[in-house]
This record gives sequence, C-alpha cells and structure tokens, in this order.
Amino acid sequence: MSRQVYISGKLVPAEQATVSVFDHGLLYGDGVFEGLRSYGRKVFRLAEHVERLFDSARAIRLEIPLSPEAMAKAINETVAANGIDDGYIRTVVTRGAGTLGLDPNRCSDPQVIIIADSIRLYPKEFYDNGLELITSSVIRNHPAALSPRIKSLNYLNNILAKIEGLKAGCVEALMLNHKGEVAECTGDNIFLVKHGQLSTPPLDAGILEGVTRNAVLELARDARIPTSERPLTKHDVYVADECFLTGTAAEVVPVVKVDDRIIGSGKPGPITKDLTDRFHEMVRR
Ligand code: PXG
Repeated sequence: MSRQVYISGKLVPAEQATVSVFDHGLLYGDGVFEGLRSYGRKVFRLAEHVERLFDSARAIRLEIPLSPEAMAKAINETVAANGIDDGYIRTVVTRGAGTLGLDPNRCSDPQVIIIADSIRLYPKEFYDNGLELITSSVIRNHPAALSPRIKSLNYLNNILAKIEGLKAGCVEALMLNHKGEVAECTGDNIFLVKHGQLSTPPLDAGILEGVTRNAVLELARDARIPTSERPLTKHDVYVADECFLTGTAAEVVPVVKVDDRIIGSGKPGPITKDLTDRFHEMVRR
C-alpha cells in the first residue's frame, strides 16, 4: 500500500502530494508545523499539539483554513489510512503559493499537509547509557526577533546547532538564550535533577513549550517530586545529579555528559528512570 498524504483537504498517494515552488513555506520558511506521535494508533496529546499549531499560526498571522476539530480529525484519518500503530506524524501549514516577494497578502491558499510515517527511534543504547551533549555557540532565537514559542518552518538556528553537535559526535546540542541561560536542545527540552528536585527552564527563557515537557512535569507532580521552572545556567547543568531531555521523538532520554564533563554518576539516574517508566505507562494509557 502506498503511503497516503493529506493535502488540500484530501488523502492522496504520497507521489501526488506536491506543493508549488512559489509556496512561501519553501521560499521564506513562512509557515508552521507540529511533530506528533501515535501509540497503538492513538495520537498522544492530540489536542495539545493542535492547540500549539493554531497558536503558532496565529503568532505569525496565518489563518489555518480548518477548524481545530477538523484538523484533529484529519490527523486521525491520516494515521488510520496509513495503518500506522506506533508512528510519527508531521503536520505542516504553509502560507501557500504567492509571488517572488515577501508580501504574504499575495499568497492565496495556505497549504495544510499531514504525513504519517513509521518512527525512527534513537538507538536503545542512548536510553540505557545516556547521551552526550555539547553547548552550541548558536543561541536560541531572540524572543524579539522570532519567538521561540512558535514552531515555525524556519529552524535554521537549531539546524546550525545540530550540525555543531554532530560534528562533535553528539546527536543533540544544548542551546543557550540571548542572556546566556540554558534554554533547550535543538529539538528537545532539558531537565535537571539536584538534591531530589526537578528543574527545567521557564517558558520565558525562550523555549518551545514541549508537549512532552508538560507531560513529564505532570508525572513528576503525581510522583511527588518537587518541580520548578526557573532560569538555569551552564553551571547548574555541570553540577546536576541527573539530566535528561524530553521530546516527541526522543520521549525521555538521559544525558550523562555535557561539554566533556560527566553529569552526576555518569549513568542515567533514578529519577530519570522513574519518570521514563511513568512516561511509557502514560502514552499507552
Ligand atoms: N524544543 C524544540 C525546539 C523542538 O522543536 C521540542 C523542544 C520538544 O517538544 P515536544 O512537544 O515534541 O515535546 C521540540 C520538538 C525531530 C524533530 O525530527 C523534533 C522536534 C521538532 C522537529 C523535529 O526530531 N521537537
């Protein structure tokens, strides 16, 4: 069965799912997206992802030509049409085809695209033994330039940070904000554990409000682990007892080394393991 992609209001074979070379999503990165997961055919936190997509669109003054309910339904239908059990879903909304000029008013027809695919997970070893990170020289977007809360089609600073990480042999890289505080990684949020307390940067540190981040904060509160959203520095990372990342693709993944410094015991810690188990249980609920 060929893959079915949702575009222009219907499911079509992937080869027929094409966009114009004049689409401002391509020409200028003018658009927004979401990455979602399905577990056993059920999309995890669908309403939250749809809300973030609509918030991102609103923030760039892009009107999505579907209601949030219709978007959620289209996502579910795309997952079902592709027979995906545990999968990865990408929704993209572009400004649509326009002219060779910035003016978004010349774009007539925003494109809504939904792709459901199988998921390529990190190797098991990363979960068992933990990841190594470097701090990237590329900072997160300045909030006054483009709010990092918007999941826009322009991910260039994150891509540059990712390249820096990969060159150093790290699959993720830590990004600081314009104040030099810890923000997040290129596609994952960051958490630290110190003296049994869980902390993660606040939204105004210039981060994406991760759906997985919110789920893990809820799980920690359920587990009566004290949590705080507060500004963190590289120093806090280096002296943490535990560190882990959260993201739709990565789920919860331990970090054991940052900038060649061993974090905590150098092995995934007990709170990280506990929250990982709780997360696995939550997604199948
Ligand atoms: N921060 C950033 C900058 C992200 O893009 C997250 C945090 C985690 O958020 P969620 O809602 O997923 O818990 C993201 C999202 C990929 C990929 O292919 C991952 C993301 C975005 C785009 C691509 O790994 N992560």
